[in-house]
Amino acid sequence: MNFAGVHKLPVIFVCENNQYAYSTPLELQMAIEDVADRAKAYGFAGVACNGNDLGVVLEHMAQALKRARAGEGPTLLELKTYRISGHSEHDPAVYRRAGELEEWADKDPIHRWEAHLKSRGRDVTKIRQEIETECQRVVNDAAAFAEAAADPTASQVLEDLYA
Ligand SMILES: Cc1ncc(C[n+]2csc(CCOP(=O)(O)OP(=O)(O)O)c2C)c(N)n1
Ligand SMILES: [Mg+2]
Repeated sequence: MNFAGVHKLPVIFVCENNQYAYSTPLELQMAIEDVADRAKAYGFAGVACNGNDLGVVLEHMAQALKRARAGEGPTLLELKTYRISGHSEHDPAVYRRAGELEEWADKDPIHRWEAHLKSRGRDVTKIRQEIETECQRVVNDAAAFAEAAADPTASQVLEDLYA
């Protein structure tokens, strides 16, 4: 980030602030409210916004792109959101505060955007169906490809490995 600031590089840093670093809640991870404030120390713009609102994210991203393309340097965009799962599949996230998950479920970005689309007369059920079908197809194709692939040979062990 320092280098990008010094050279005014057209870089957009996106921080998906999901309130946790593995099991550590945000307030035990840092002493300030917004990660975006850290941009000031590197000499470029930092913006915090509601990461669960796609419309808001698009707006701020458009501004950051404009800055980058105009040679005005990088932006740190902080998207405030929530990690509805654990850190990974093995993590049941028992360290959550009671009621926390339910509170954030009410702010689900997909539901929010569906409501927005509905208000504009779009057929949300159909859109959701299309997206789910496409996702399922991608996953099925990847699984079929992996299962049909031959086992790797010993000579391939160093392929795609970079020092
Ligand atoms: C370079 C490095 N330093 C430290 C760690 C140890 N570590 C594993 S998970 C984690 C926190 C990750 O937090 P975040 O990026 O917010 O992921 P989330 O839990 O939100 O998925 C850390 C510090 C690591 N994996 N790699
Ligand atoms: Mg996190």
